[in-house]
Amino acid sequence: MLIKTDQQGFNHPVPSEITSQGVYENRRSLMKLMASGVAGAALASWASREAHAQAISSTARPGKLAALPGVKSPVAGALTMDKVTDYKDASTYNNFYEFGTDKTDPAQNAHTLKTSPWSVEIEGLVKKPGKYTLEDLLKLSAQEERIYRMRCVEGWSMVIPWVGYSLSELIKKVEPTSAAKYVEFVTLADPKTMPFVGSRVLDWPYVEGLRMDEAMNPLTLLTFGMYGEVLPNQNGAPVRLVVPWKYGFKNAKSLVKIRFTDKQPATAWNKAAASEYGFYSNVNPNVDHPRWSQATERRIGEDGLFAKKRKTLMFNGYEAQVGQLYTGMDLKKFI
Ligand SMILES: Nc1nc2c(c(=O)[nH]1)N[C@H]1C(S)=C(S)[C@@H](COP(=O)(O)O)O[C@H]1N2
Ligand SMILES: [Mo]
Repeated sequence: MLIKTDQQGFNHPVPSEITSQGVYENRRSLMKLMASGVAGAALASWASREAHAQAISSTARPGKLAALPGVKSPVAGALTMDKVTDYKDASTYNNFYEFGTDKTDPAQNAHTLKTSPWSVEIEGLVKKPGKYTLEDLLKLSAQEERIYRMRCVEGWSMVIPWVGYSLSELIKKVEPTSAAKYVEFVTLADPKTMPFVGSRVLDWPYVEGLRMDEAMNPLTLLTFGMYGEVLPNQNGAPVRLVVPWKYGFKNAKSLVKIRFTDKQPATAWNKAAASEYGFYSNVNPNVDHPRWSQATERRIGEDGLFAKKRKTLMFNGYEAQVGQLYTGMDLKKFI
Protein backbone atom coordinates (compact mmCIF):
# COMPACT_ATOMS: atom_id res chain seq x y z
CA MET A 1 0.00 0.00 0.00
CA LEU A 2 3.02 2.23 0.20
CA ILE A 3 3.08 3.15 -3.43
CA LYS A 4 3.98 6.77 -3.09
CA THR A 5 7.32 8.10 -4.25
CA ASP A 6 8.62 11.35 -2.86
CA GLN A 7 7.66 14.70 -4.29
CA GLN A 8 10.53 14.80 -6.77
CA GLY A 9 9.70 11.33 -7.97
CA PHE A 10 12.96 9.71 -6.83
CA ASN A 11 13.35 6.58 -4.81
CA HIS A 12 15.76 7.23 -2.02
CA PRO A 13 17.99 4.69 -0.35
CA VAL A 14 17.22 3.63 3.17
CA PRO A 15 19.47 5.30 5.70
CA SER A 16 21.97 2.95 7.29
CA GLU A 17 20.96 3.83 10.85
CA ILE A 18 17.77 1.89 10.37
CA THR A 19 19.53 -1.31 9.43
CA SER A 20 21.86 -1.16 12.39
CA GLN A 21 18.88 -0.45 14.59
CA GLY A 22 17.15 -3.56 13.26
CA VAL A 23 20.15 -5.69 14.12
CA TYR A 24 20.23 -4.17 17.57
CA GLU A 25 16.54 -4.95 18.10
CA ASN A 26 16.98 -8.57 17.16
CA ARG A 27 19.78 -8.95 19.63
CA ARG A 28 17.69 -7.38 22.34
CA SER A 29 14.63 -9.54 21.76
CA LEU A 30 16.73 -12.68 21.68
CA MET A 31 18.41 -11.67 24.89
CA LYS A 32 15.03 -11.12 26.48
CA LEU A 33 13.91 -14.58 25.41
CA MET A 34 17.02 -16.19 26.81
CA ALA A 35 16.69 -14.26 30.04
CA SER A 36 13.20 -15.67 30.46
CA GLY A 37 14.94 -18.98 31.22
CA VAL A 38 12.49 -21.14 29.32
CA ALA A 39 14.23 -23.86 27.31
CA GLY A 40 12.97 -26.42 24.82
CA ALA A 41 13.03 -27.11 21.14
CA ALA A 42 9.68 -25.49 20.46
CA LEU A 43 10.75 -22.22 21.97
CA ALA A 44 14.11 -22.31 20.23
CA SER A 45 12.56 -22.80 16.82
CA TRP A 46 9.92 -20.22 17.52
CA ALA A 47 12.65 -17.81 18.61
CA SER A 48 14.69 -18.34 15.49
CA ARG A 49 11.66 -17.93 13.27
CA GLU A 50 10.74 -14.79 15.14
CA ALA A 51 14.26 -13.41 14.84
CA HIS A 52 14.26 -14.20 11.16
CA ALA A 53 10.92 -12.53 10.59
CA GLN A 54 12.17 -9.48 12.46
CA ALA A 55 15.38 -9.35 10.49
CA ILE A 56 13.38 -9.35 7.29
CA SER A 57 10.83 -6.81 8.35
CA SER A 58 13.29 -4.38 9.89
CA THR A 59 15.76 -4.43 7.01
CA ALA A 60 13.37 -4.82 4.07
CA ARG A 61 12.25 -1.25 4.44
CA PRO A 62 9.86 0.28 1.92
CA GLY A 63 12.52 2.81 0.85
CA LYS A 64 9.97 4.58 -1.29
CA LEU A 65 9.66 7.82 0.58
CA ALA A 66 12.27 10.55 0.71
CA ALA A 67 14.98 10.05 3.30
CA LEU A 68 14.72 12.30 6.34
CA PRO A 69 17.37 11.21 8.79
CA GLY A 70 17.90 12.99 12.09
CA VAL A 71 20.68 13.04 14.64
CA LYS A 72 19.89 11.09 17.81
CA SER A 73 18.13 13.57 20.04
CA PRO A 74 19.98 14.93 23.08
CA VAL A 75 16.66 15.73 24.78
CA ALA A 76 16.14 13.81 28.04
CA GLY A 77 13.65 10.97 27.63
CA ALA A 78 13.82 11.10 23.83
CA LEU A 79 15.29 7.66 23.22
CA THR A 80 13.41 4.83 24.88
CA MET A 81 15.12 1.43 24.95
CA ASP A 82 11.87 -0.41 24.14
CA LYS A 83 11.89 -2.48 20.98
CA VAL A 84 10.84 -0.38 18.02
CA THR A 85 7.52 -1.32 16.40
CA ASP A 86 7.76 -2.75 12.93
CA TYR A 87 7.39 -0.10 10.21
CA LYS A 88 4.66 -2.17 8.62
CA ASP A 89 2.55 -2.09 11.78
CA ALA A 90 3.20 1.60 12.38
CA SER A 91 2.09 2.45 8.86
CA THR A 92 -0.89 0.11 8.47
CA TYR A 93 -2.52 0.27 11.92
CA ASN A 94 -3.58 3.90 12.15
CA ASN A 95 -6.20 6.25 13.41
CA PHE A 96 -6.84 9.05 10.92
CA TYR A 97 -10.61 9.43 10.81
CA GLU A 98 -10.55 11.74 7.80
CA PHE A 99 -9.77 8.56 5.85
CA GLY A 100 -12.07 6.13 7.65
CA THR A 101 -12.59 4.72 11.11
CA ASP A 102 -11.03 1.26 10.69
CA LYS A 103 -7.36 0.92 11.57
CA THR A 104 -6.56 -0.24 8.04
CA ASP A 105 -8.50 2.53 6.27
CA PRO A 106 -5.85 5.28 6.38
CA ALA A 107 -3.17 3.12 4.72
CA GLN A 108 -5.66 2.24 2.01
CA ASN A 109 -7.24 5.64 1.46
CA ALA A 110 -4.68 8.32 2.32
CA HIS A 111 -2.91 8.22 -1.05
CA THR A 112 -5.34 10.97 -2.14
CA LEU A 113 -3.85 13.42 0.38
CA LYS A 114 -1.87 16.06 -1.49
CA THR A 115 1.09 17.02 0.70
CA SER A 116 2.83 19.42 -1.67
CA PRO A 117 2.62 22.39 -1.77
CA TRP A 118 1.92 22.66 1.96
CA SER A 119 1.97 25.47 4.43
CA VAL A 120 1.05 26.06 8.04
CA GLU A 121 -0.65 29.28 9.10
CA ILE A 122 0.60 30.74 12.38
CA GLU A 123 -1.95 33.07 13.92
CA GLY A 124 -3.51 34.54 17.03
CA LEU A 125 -1.58 36.02 19.94
CA VAL A 126 1.80 36.02 18.28
CA LYS A 127 4.25 38.70 17.11
CA LYS A 128 5.25 36.97 13.89
CA PRO A 129 2.11 35.49 12.39
CA GLY A 130 2.08 34.29 8.82
CA LYS A 131 2.15 31.45 6.40
CA TYR A 132 5.12 29.15 6.83
CA THR A 133 5.75 26.78 3.95
CA LEU A 134 6.79 23.22 4.66
CA GLU A 135 10.24 24.12 3.36
CA ASP A 136 10.45 27.04 5.82
CA LEU A 137 9.49 24.71 8.64
CA LEU A 138 11.92 21.97 7.63
CA LYS A 139 14.77 24.51 7.61
CA LEU A 140 13.91 26.08 10.92
CA SER A 141 15.87 23.66 13.09
CA ALA A 142 17.97 20.49 12.82
CA GLN A 143 16.06 17.23 12.47
CA GLU A 144 16.36 14.87 15.44
CA GLU A 145 15.37 11.25 15.80
CA ARG A 146 13.24 10.54 18.86
CA ILE A 147 12.13 7.05 19.77
CA TYR A 148 8.86 7.57 21.59
CA ARG A 149 6.26 5.28 23.06
CA MET A 150 2.78 6.15 21.81
CA ARG A 151 -0.26 4.95 23.72
CA CYS A 152 -3.72 5.20 22.26
CA VAL A 153 -6.72 5.80 24.53
CA GLU A 154 -8.18 2.58 23.09
CA GLY A 155 -5.52 0.53 24.89
CA TRP A 156 -2.79 -0.24 22.37
CA SER A 157 0.69 1.15 22.09
CA MET A 158 3.64 1.38 19.72
CA VAL A 159 7.25 2.57 19.79
CA ILE A 160 8.12 4.77 16.85
CA PRO A 161 11.33 6.51 15.76
CA TRP A 162 10.02 9.94 14.79
CA VAL A 163 12.01 12.63 13.01
CA GLY A 164 11.45 16.29 13.77
CA TYR A 165 12.41 18.94 16.28
CA SER A 166 10.95 20.37 19.45
CA LEU A 167 7.87 22.48 18.77
CA SER A 168 9.43 24.99 21.18
CA GLU A 169 11.92 25.91 18.41
CA LEU A 170 9.09 27.12 16.21
CA ILE A 171 7.25 28.79 19.09
CA LYS A 172 10.36 30.78 20.08
CA LYS A 173 10.79 31.89 16.51
CA VAL A 174 7.24 33.22 16.08
CA GLU A 175 7.18 34.94 19.50
CA PRO A 176 3.80 34.48 21.15
CA THR A 177 2.67 37.48 23.22
CA SER A 178 2.42 37.26 27.01
CA ALA A 179 -1.36 36.90 26.63
CA ALA A 180 -0.97 33.52 24.88
CA LYS A 181 -1.82 30.70 27.28
CA TYR A 182 -2.72 27.85 24.92
CA VAL A 183 -1.83 26.58 21.48
CA GLU A 184 -4.51 25.27 19.15
CA PHE A 185 -3.65 22.87 16.35
CA VAL A 186 -5.95 22.71 13.35
CA THR A 187 -5.56 19.95 10.80
CA LEU A 188 -6.55 19.68 7.16
CA ALA A 189 -10.24 19.07 6.40
CA ASP A 190 -10.52 18.71 2.64
CA PRO A 191 -13.66 16.88 1.54
CA LYS A 192 -12.20 16.44 -1.95
CA THR A 193 -9.27 14.33 -0.79
CA MET A 194 -10.49 13.07 2.58
CA PRO A 195 -13.49 10.77 2.11
CA PHE A 196 -14.72 10.91 5.74
CA VAL A 197 -14.66 14.69 6.15
CA GLY A 198 -18.36 15.41 6.00
CA SER A 199 -19.27 12.29 7.95
CA ARG A 200 -20.68 12.94 11.38
CA VAL A 201 -18.09 11.00 13.41
CA LEU A 202 -16.36 14.24 14.38
CA ASP A 203 -16.87 17.96 13.98
CA TRP A 204 -14.27 18.76 11.32
CA PRO A 205 -11.60 19.99 11.17
CA TYR A 206 -9.83 17.81 13.72
CA VAL A 207 -8.59 20.24 16.37
CA GLU A 208 -6.22 19.63 19.25
CA GLY A 209 -4.70 21.85 21.90
CA LEU A 210 -1.98 22.15 24.50
CA ARG A 211 -1.31 24.51 27.36
CA MET A 212 1.63 26.78 26.51
CA ASP A 213 4.03 25.07 28.94
CA GLU A 214 3.11 21.66 27.48
CA ALA A 215 3.73 22.96 23.99
CA MET A 216 7.09 24.38 25.11
CA ASN A 217 8.22 21.16 26.80
CA PRO A 218 11.20 19.83 24.81
CA LEU A 219 9.54 16.41 24.38
CA THR A 220 6.72 17.89 22.29
CA LEU A 221 7.80 17.12 18.76
CA LEU A 222 6.91 18.87 15.53
CA THR A 223 7.22 15.80 13.35
CA PHE A 224 8.08 15.46 9.67
CA GLY A 225 9.25 11.87 9.41
CA MET A 226 9.51 8.42 10.90
CA TYR A 227 11.96 5.53 10.49
CA GLY A 228 14.39 7.84 8.69
CA GLU A 229 11.93 8.84 5.97
CA VAL A 230 9.32 11.54 5.47
CA LEU A 231 5.94 10.65 6.97
CA PRO A 232 3.68 8.35 5.00
CA ASN A 233 0.33 10.06 4.39
CA GLN A 234 -1.53 7.78 6.79
CA ASN A 235 0.76 8.86 9.64
CA GLY A 236 -0.05 12.54 9.18
CA ALA A 237 2.14 13.83 6.35
CA PRO A 238 3.69 16.23 5.83
CA VAL A 239 3.79 17.60 9.38
CA ARG A 240 2.14 16.48 12.62
CA LEU A 241 2.43 16.71 16.34
CA VAL A 242 3.72 14.01 18.71
CA VAL A 243 3.21 14.52 22.45
CA PRO A 244 4.41 11.25 23.96
CA TRP A 245 3.00 11.54 27.49
CA LYS A 246 -0.56 12.05 26.24
CA TYR A 247 -3.06 9.66 24.69
CA GLY A 248 -2.60 9.21 20.96
CA PHE A 249 -5.44 11.45 19.87
CA LYS A 250 -3.58 14.54 21.09
CA ASN A 251 -1.08 13.94 18.26
CA ALA A 252 -2.79 15.96 15.53
CA LYS A 253 -1.92 14.91 11.98
CA SER A 254 -1.48 16.96 8.80
CA LEU A 255 -1.34 20.35 10.53
CA VAL A 256 -2.48 23.45 8.66
CA LYS A 257 -2.84 25.99 11.47
CA ILE A 258 -1.17 26.73 14.78
CA ARG A 259 -3.06 29.36 16.72
CA PHE A 260 -2.01 31.02 19.97
CA THR A 261 -4.94 31.78 22.25
CA ASP A 262 -5.81 32.92 25.76
CA LYS A 263 -8.62 30.35 26.10
CA GLN A 264 -8.48 26.57 26.29
CA PRO A 265 -9.19 25.36 22.75
CA ALA A 266 -12.31 23.30 22.04
CA THR A 267 -10.78 20.04 20.81
CA ALA A 268 -12.46 17.61 18.43
CA TRP A 269 -12.65 14.62 20.76
CA ASN A 270 -13.63 16.70 23.75
CA LYS A 271 -16.50 18.18 21.74
CA ALA A 272 -17.55 14.72 20.57
CA ALA A 273 -17.63 13.17 24.08
CA ALA A 274 -16.47 15.41 26.93
CA SER A 275 -16.93 12.69 29.57
CA GLU A 276 -14.58 10.34 27.71
CA TYR A 277 -11.86 12.63 26.36
CA GLY A 278 -10.62 15.48 28.51
CA PHE A 279 -8.51 18.38 27.35
CA TYR A 280 -5.36 17.16 29.12
CA SER A 281 -5.59 13.45 28.31
CA ASN A 282 -2.34 12.60 30.02
CA VAL A 283 -1.68 8.87 29.98
CA ASN A 284 -2.75 7.79 33.47
CA PRO A 285 -3.15 4.15 34.54
CA ASN A 286 -4.99 5.28 37.70
CA VAL A 287 -7.87 6.99 35.95
CA ASP A 288 -10.15 4.72 33.98
CA HIS A 289 -11.85 5.72 30.80
CA PRO A 290 -15.62 5.62 31.61
CA ARG A 291 -15.97 2.43 29.54
CA TRP A 292 -12.69 0.62 30.21
CA SER A 293 -9.61 0.47 32.42
CA GLN A 294 -6.45 2.32 31.40
CA ALA A 295 -4.18 0.23 33.66
CA THR A 296 -2.73 -1.96 30.90
CA GLU A 297 -1.99 -1.82 27.21
CA ARG A 298 -1.30 -4.13 24.28
CA ARG A 299 1.93 -3.40 22.43
CA ILE A 300 1.29 -3.75 18.70
CA GLY A 301 3.50 -6.52 17.31
CA GLU A 302 3.63 -8.36 20.63
CA ASP A 303 0.55 -10.46 20.12
CA GLY A 304 2.63 -13.62 19.65
CA LEU A 305 3.14 -16.67 21.81
CA PHE A 306 3.95 -15.23 25.24
CA ALA A 307 2.62 -11.75 24.82
CA LYS A 308 1.33 -10.32 28.05
CA LYS A 309 -0.45 -7.05 28.42
CA ARG A 310 1.91 -4.36 29.64
CA LYS A 311 1.29 -2.13 32.59
CA THR A 312 0.58 1.38 31.45
CA LEU A 313 3.00 3.84 33.01
CA MET A 314 2.12 7.21 34.54
CA PHE A 315 2.55 9.88 31.85
CA ASN A 316 3.38 6.97 29.54
CA GLY A 317 6.76 6.65 31.29
CA TYR A 318 7.72 10.32 30.86
CA GLU A 319 6.92 11.40 34.43
CA ALA A 320 10.48 12.55 35.14
CA GLN A 321 10.30 14.92 32.20
CA VAL A 322 6.74 16.25 32.48
CA GLY A 323 5.38 15.46 35.96
CA GLN A 324 6.23 18.96 37.20
CA LEU A 325 3.85 20.51 34.65
CA TYR A 326 0.94 19.18 36.71
CA THR A 327 2.08 19.78 40.28
CA GLY A 328 -0.92 20.65 42.42
CA MET A 329 -3.47 19.64 39.78
CA ASP A 330 -6.03 16.97 40.62
CA LEU A 331 -5.45 14.54 37.74
CA LYS A 332 -8.74 12.77 38.47
CA LYS A 333 -10.52 16.02 37.78
CA PHE A 334 -8.33 17.39 34.99
CA ILE A 335 -8.42 14.32 32.80
N1 LIG B 1 -6.10 14.79 11.88
C1 LIG B 1 -6.15 13.71 12.68
N2 LIG B 1 -5.15 13.50 13.56
C2 LIG B 1 -5.18 12.41 14.36
C3 LIG B 1 -6.25 11.49 14.32
C4 LIG B 1 -7.30 11.75 13.40
O1 LIG B 1 -8.28 10.99 13.29
N3 LIG B 1 -7.20 12.85 12.58
N4 LIG B 1 -6.27 10.40 15.16
C5 LIG B 1 -5.47 10.51 16.41
C6 LIG B 1 -5.38 9.23 17.13
S1 LIG B 1 -6.79 8.70 17.91
C7 LIG B 1 -4.20 8.54 17.25
S2 LIG B 1 -4.09 7.16 18.23
C8 LIG B 1 -2.99 8.97 16.50
C9 LIG B 1 -2.46 7.81 15.68
O2 LIG B 1 -1.25 8.15 15.05
P1 LIG B 1 -0.49 7.06 14.15
O3 LIG B 1 -1.46 6.53 13.17
O4 LIG B 1 0.66 7.76 13.51
O5 LIG B 1 -0.03 5.98 15.08
O6 LIG B 1 -3.24 10.05 15.63
C10 LIG B 1 -4.08 11.08 16.15
N5 LIG B 1 -4.14 12.20 15.23
MO1 LIG C 1 -6.09 7.13 19.55
